[in-house]
Amino acid sequence: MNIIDSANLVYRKTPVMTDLTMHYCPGCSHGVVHKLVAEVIDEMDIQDKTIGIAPVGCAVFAYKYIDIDWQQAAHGRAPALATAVKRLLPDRYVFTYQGDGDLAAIGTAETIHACNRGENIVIIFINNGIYGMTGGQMAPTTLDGMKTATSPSGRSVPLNGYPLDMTKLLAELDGTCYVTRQSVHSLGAVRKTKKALRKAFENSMLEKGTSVIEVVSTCNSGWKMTPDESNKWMVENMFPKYPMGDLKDR
Ligand SMILES: Cc1ncc(C[n+]2csc(CCOP(=O)(O)OP(=O)(O)O)c2C)c(N)n1
Repeated sequence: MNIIDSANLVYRKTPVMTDLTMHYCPGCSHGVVHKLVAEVIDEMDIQDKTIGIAPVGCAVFAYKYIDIDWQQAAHGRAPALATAVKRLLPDRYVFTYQGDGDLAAIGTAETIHACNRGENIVIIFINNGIYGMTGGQMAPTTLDGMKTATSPSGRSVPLNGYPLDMTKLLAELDGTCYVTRQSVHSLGAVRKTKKALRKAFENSMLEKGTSVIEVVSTCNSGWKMTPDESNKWMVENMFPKYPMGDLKDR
Protein backbone atom coordinates (compact mmCIF):
# COMPACT_ATOMS: atom_id res chain seq x y z
CA MET A 1 0.00 0.00 0.00
CA ASN A 2 1.48 3.41 -0.90
CA ILE A 3 1.34 6.48 1.33
CA ILE A 4 -1.66 8.03 -0.45
CA ASP A 5 -3.65 4.80 -0.09
CA SER A 6 -2.92 4.47 3.59
CA ALA A 7 -3.72 8.14 4.22
CA ASN A 8 -7.13 7.65 2.62
CA LEU A 9 -7.88 4.40 4.31
CA VAL A 10 -10.99 4.93 6.42
CA TYR A 11 -12.43 1.45 6.25
CA ARG A 12 -10.73 -1.92 6.30
CA LYS A 13 -12.80 -5.00 5.73
CA THR A 14 -12.07 -7.55 8.42
CA PRO A 15 -10.49 -10.70 6.93
CA VAL A 16 -12.50 -12.73 9.46
CA MET A 17 -15.61 -12.17 7.27
CA THR A 18 -15.84 -14.22 4.09
CA ASP A 19 -16.74 -12.56 0.77
CA LEU A 20 -20.07 -14.39 0.43
CA THR A 21 -23.24 -12.36 -0.02
CA MET A 22 -25.43 -12.82 3.04
CA HIS A 23 -28.89 -14.35 2.70
CA TYR A 24 -30.41 -11.99 5.28
CA CYS A 25 -33.26 -9.63 4.39
CA PRO A 26 -32.25 -5.98 3.95
CA GLY A 27 -32.50 -4.28 7.35
CA CYS A 28 -31.98 -7.48 9.35
CA SER A 29 -29.87 -7.14 12.51
CA HIS A 30 -28.07 -10.48 12.07
CA GLY A 31 -25.61 -9.16 9.46
CA VAL A 32 -24.54 -6.26 11.67
CA VAL A 33 -23.96 -8.53 14.67
CA HIS A 34 -22.01 -11.00 12.51
CA LYS A 35 -19.72 -8.18 11.43
CA LEU A 36 -19.17 -7.05 15.02
CA VAL A 37 -18.32 -10.58 16.14
CA ALA A 38 -15.84 -10.87 13.25
CA GLU A 39 -14.27 -7.50 14.05
CA VAL A 40 -13.79 -8.43 17.71
CA ILE A 41 -12.18 -11.76 16.73
CA ASP A 42 -9.93 -9.89 14.30
CA GLU A 43 -8.92 -7.20 16.81
CA MET A 44 -8.21 -9.79 19.52
CA ASP A 45 -6.28 -11.83 16.96
CA ILE A 46 -8.09 -15.04 17.92
CA GLN A 47 -9.35 -16.24 14.54
CA ASP A 48 -7.63 -19.62 14.92
CA LYS A 49 -8.67 -19.94 18.57
CA THR A 50 -12.41 -19.27 18.28
CA ILE A 51 -15.17 -21.82 17.84
CA GLY A 52 -18.74 -20.70 17.14
CA ILE A 53 -21.81 -22.81 17.70
CA ALA A 54 -24.32 -22.08 14.94
CA PRO A 55 -28.04 -22.17 15.72
CA VAL A 56 -31.12 -23.26 13.83
CA GLY A 57 -32.96 -20.15 12.71
CA CYS A 58 -32.19 -17.35 10.29
CA ALA A 59 -28.54 -17.44 11.45
CA VAL A 60 -28.18 -21.12 10.57
CA PHE A 61 -25.59 -20.17 7.94
CA ALA A 62 -23.47 -18.01 10.29
CA TYR A 63 -20.65 -20.46 9.60
CA LYS A 64 -20.56 -19.35 5.97
CA TYR A 65 -19.90 -15.71 6.84
CA ILE A 66 -17.47 -15.71 9.79
CA ASP A 67 -14.28 -17.54 8.90
CA ILE A 68 -13.53 -19.50 12.10
CA ASP A 69 -14.16 -23.06 13.28
CA TRP A 70 -17.83 -23.89 13.82
CA GLN A 71 -20.08 -26.64 15.09
CA GLN A 72 -23.75 -26.78 14.12
CA ALA A 73 -26.17 -27.47 16.98
CA ALA A 74 -29.69 -28.84 16.78
CA HIS A 75 -32.35 -26.19 17.47
CA GLY A 76 -31.87 -24.90 21.05
CA ARG A 77 -28.95 -27.14 21.96
CA ALA A 78 -26.09 -24.70 21.32
CA PRO A 79 -25.20 -24.08 25.01
CA ALA A 80 -24.95 -27.84 25.63
CA LEU A 81 -22.68 -28.27 22.61
CA ALA A 82 -20.64 -25.19 23.60
CA THR A 83 -20.20 -26.74 27.05
CA ALA A 84 -18.67 -29.86 25.52
CA VAL A 85 -16.43 -27.95 23.12
CA LYS A 86 -15.13 -25.55 25.77
CA ARG A 87 -14.47 -28.35 28.28
CA LEU A 88 -12.59 -30.39 25.69
CA LEU A 89 -10.68 -27.38 24.34
CA PRO A 90 -10.38 -24.92 27.24
CA ASP A 91 -7.85 -22.74 25.41
CA ARG A 92 -10.45 -21.81 22.75
CA TYR A 93 -12.91 -18.94 22.77
CA VAL A 94 -16.31 -20.62 22.44
CA PHE A 95 -19.54 -18.77 21.72
CA THR A 96 -23.11 -19.60 20.78
CA TYR A 97 -25.18 -17.43 18.47
CA GLN A 98 -28.92 -17.96 18.98
CA GLY A 99 -32.31 -16.44 18.21
CA ASP A 100 -35.09 -16.11 20.77
CA GLY A 101 -36.92 -19.18 19.44
CA ASP A 102 -33.70 -21.15 19.77
CA LEU A 103 -32.55 -19.79 23.14
CA ALA A 104 -35.76 -18.88 24.97
CA ALA A 105 -38.18 -21.57 23.72
CA ILE A 106 -36.87 -25.00 22.72
CA GLY A 107 -33.47 -24.30 24.30
CA THR A 108 -34.61 -22.85 27.62
CA ALA A 109 -33.31 -25.80 29.66
CA GLU A 110 -29.90 -25.91 27.94
CA THR A 111 -29.48 -22.16 28.31
CA ILE A 112 -30.44 -22.01 31.98
CA HIS A 113 -28.32 -24.99 32.98
CA ALA A 114 -25.22 -23.90 31.03
CA CYS A 115 -25.48 -20.45 32.67
CA ASN A 116 -26.16 -21.99 36.08
CA ARG A 117 -23.08 -24.19 35.75
CA GLY A 118 -21.11 -21.08 34.88
CA GLU A 119 -19.62 -22.50 31.68
CA ASN A 120 -16.85 -20.23 30.41
CA ILE A 121 -18.62 -19.50 27.15
CA VAL A 122 -20.20 -16.49 25.48
CA ILE A 123 -23.89 -16.61 24.61
CA ILE A 124 -25.03 -14.15 21.93
CA PHE A 125 -28.81 -13.88 22.00
CA ILE A 126 -30.59 -12.20 19.09
CA ASN A 127 -34.05 -11.25 20.34
CA ASN A 128 -36.33 -10.13 17.50
CA GLY A 129 -39.51 -11.18 19.33
CA ILE A 130 -40.56 -13.85 16.82
CA TYR A 131 -39.50 -17.02 15.01
CA GLY A 132 -38.02 -15.27 11.97
CA MET A 133 -36.93 -18.17 9.80
CA THR A 134 -40.13 -20.17 9.92
CA GLY A 135 -42.49 -17.31 9.07
CA GLY A 136 -42.88 -15.03 12.07
CA GLN A 137 -44.62 -17.20 14.67
CA MET A 138 -45.01 -16.06 18.28
CA ALA A 139 -41.98 -16.66 20.52
CA PRO A 140 -41.75 -16.53 24.33
CA THR A 141 -40.28 -13.02 23.97
CA THR A 142 -43.19 -11.73 21.81
CA LEU A 143 -44.60 -8.60 23.42
CA ASP A 144 -48.06 -8.41 24.95
CA GLY A 145 -50.43 -7.45 22.12
CA MET A 146 -47.82 -7.98 19.39
CA LYS A 147 -49.22 -9.42 16.17
CA THR A 148 -47.46 -12.49 14.79
CA ALA A 149 -48.33 -15.24 12.33
CA THR A 150 -49.73 -17.36 15.18
CA SER A 151 -51.22 -14.48 17.18
CA PRO A 152 -52.88 -12.43 14.40
CA SER A 153 -54.95 -10.48 16.92
CA GLY A 154 -51.91 -9.87 19.14
CA ARG A 155 -50.36 -11.88 21.96
CA SER A 156 -52.82 -12.31 24.79
CA VAL A 157 -51.45 -12.83 28.29
CA PRO A 158 -54.40 -14.96 29.52
CA LEU A 159 -54.00 -17.21 26.49
CA ASN A 160 -50.24 -17.12 25.81
CA GLY A 161 -48.64 -16.07 29.08
CA TYR A 162 -46.33 -13.15 29.76
CA PRO A 163 -43.42 -12.14 27.49
CA LEU A 164 -40.33 -13.89 28.86
CA ASP A 165 -37.40 -11.72 29.91
CA MET A 166 -34.84 -14.49 29.60
CA THR A 167 -31.83 -12.22 30.08
CA LYS A 168 -33.13 -10.94 33.43
CA LEU A 169 -33.61 -14.53 34.51
CA LEU A 170 -30.07 -15.47 33.44
CA ALA A 171 -28.64 -12.50 35.35
CA GLU A 172 -30.10 -14.01 38.55
CA LEU A 173 -28.06 -17.19 38.17
CA ASP A 174 -24.83 -17.53 40.13
CA GLY A 175 -22.96 -18.91 37.09
CA THR A 176 -23.24 -15.80 34.93
CA CYS A 177 -20.55 -13.14 35.27
CA TYR A 178 -21.58 -10.59 32.65
CA VAL A 179 -25.11 -10.12 31.36
CA THR A 180 -25.94 -7.19 29.15
CA ARG A 181 -28.66 -6.07 26.77
CA GLN A 182 -27.69 -4.10 23.68
CA SER A 183 -28.95 -3.24 20.19
CA VAL A 184 -27.55 -2.33 16.76
CA HIS A 185 -30.08 0.21 15.46
CA SER A 186 -27.77 3.25 15.64
CA LEU A 187 -24.05 3.98 15.44
CA GLY A 188 -23.82 4.49 19.20
CA ALA A 189 -25.65 1.22 19.84
CA VAL A 190 -23.37 -0.64 17.42
CA ARG A 191 -20.28 0.65 19.25
CA LYS A 192 -21.67 -0.39 22.64
CA THR A 193 -22.53 -3.86 21.37
CA LYS A 194 -19.01 -4.31 20.02
CA LYS A 195 -17.53 -3.27 23.35
CA ALA A 196 -19.81 -5.73 25.14
CA LEU A 197 -18.80 -8.54 22.77
CA ARG A 198 -15.13 -7.88 23.39
CA LYS A 199 -15.59 -7.90 27.16
CA ALA A 200 -17.54 -11.16 26.94
CA PHE A 201 -14.81 -12.85 24.87
CA GLU A 202 -12.17 -11.66 27.33
CA ASN A 203 -14.23 -12.96 30.28
CA SER A 204 -14.34 -16.45 28.84
CA MET A 205 -10.55 -16.82 29.24
CA LEU A 206 -10.57 -15.39 32.76
CA GLU A 207 -12.81 -18.29 33.83
CA LYS A 208 -15.32 -15.97 35.44
CA GLY A 209 -18.38 -17.85 34.18
CA THR A 210 -20.90 -17.35 31.43
CA SER A 211 -21.29 -14.05 29.58
CA VAL A 212 -24.64 -13.33 27.95
CA ILE A 213 -25.17 -10.59 25.39
CA GLU A 214 -28.74 -10.04 24.30
CA VAL A 215 -29.10 -7.92 21.18
CA VAL A 216 -32.65 -6.59 20.89
CA SER A 217 -33.18 -6.83 17.16
CA THR A 218 -35.58 -6.17 14.33
CA CYS A 219 -37.12 -8.62 11.88
CA ASN A 220 -38.65 -6.26 9.37
CA SER A 221 -39.86 -9.08 7.10
CA GLY A 222 -41.56 -10.91 9.96
CA TRP A 223 -42.85 -7.69 11.48
CA LYS A 224 -44.12 -6.59 8.03
CA MET A 225 -42.47 -3.17 8.26
CA THR A 226 -39.73 -1.31 6.41
CA PRO A 227 -36.28 -1.42 8.06
CA ASP A 228 -36.74 2.17 9.18
CA GLU A 229 -40.21 1.55 10.64
CA SER A 230 -38.87 -1.56 12.37
CA ASN A 231 -36.13 0.38 14.12
CA LYS A 232 -38.65 2.96 15.36
CA TRP A 233 -41.09 0.24 16.43
CA MET A 234 -38.33 -1.56 18.30
CA VAL A 235 -37.28 1.56 20.20
CA GLU A 236 -40.88 2.44 21.11
CA ASN A 237 -42.17 -1.04 21.92
CA MET A 238 -39.32 -3.48 22.59
CA PHE A 239 -37.05 -1.23 24.65
CA PRO A 240 -39.59 -0.53 27.45
CA LYS A 241 -39.92 -4.29 28.06
CA TYR A 242 -36.28 -5.12 27.26
CA PRO A 243 -34.31 -2.05 28.41
CA MET A 244 -30.73 -1.45 27.26
CA GLY A 245 -27.73 -1.78 29.54
CA ASP A 246 -25.81 -4.11 31.81
CA LEU A 247 -27.85 -6.34 34.10
CA LYS A 248 -24.76 -7.84 35.75
CA ASP A 249 -21.01 -7.26 35.63
CA ARG A 250 -19.09 -9.29 38.16
C1 LIG B 1 -36.00 -29.47 16.76
C2 LIG B 1 -36.56 -28.41 15.84
N1 LIG B 1 -37.74 -27.81 16.13
C3 LIG B 1 -38.23 -26.86 15.31
C4 LIG B 1 -37.57 -26.50 14.17
C5 LIG B 1 -38.15 -25.47 13.26
N2 LIG B 1 -37.52 -24.20 13.37
C6 LIG B 1 -36.50 -23.83 12.56
S1 LIG B 1 -36.00 -22.28 12.82
C7 LIG B 1 -37.13 -22.05 14.04
C8 LIG B 1 -37.30 -20.74 14.78
C9 LIG B 1 -36.18 -19.79 14.64
O1 LIG B 1 -36.44 -18.64 15.36
P1 LIG B 1 -35.34 -17.91 16.21
O2 LIG B 1 -34.55 -18.90 16.99
O3 LIG B 1 -36.00 -16.84 16.98
O4 LIG B 1 -34.34 -17.30 15.14
P2 LIG B 1 -34.59 -16.25 13.95
O5 LIG B 1 -34.94 -17.09 12.75
O6 LIG B 1 -35.70 -15.32 14.36
O7 LIG B 1 -33.28 -15.55 13.81
C10 LIG B 1 -37.89 -23.20 14.23
C11 LIG B 1 -39.01 -23.34 15.20
C12 LIG B 1 -36.34 -27.15 13.90
N3 LIG B 1 -35.62 -26.83 12.82
N4 LIG B 1 -35.86 -28.09 14.73
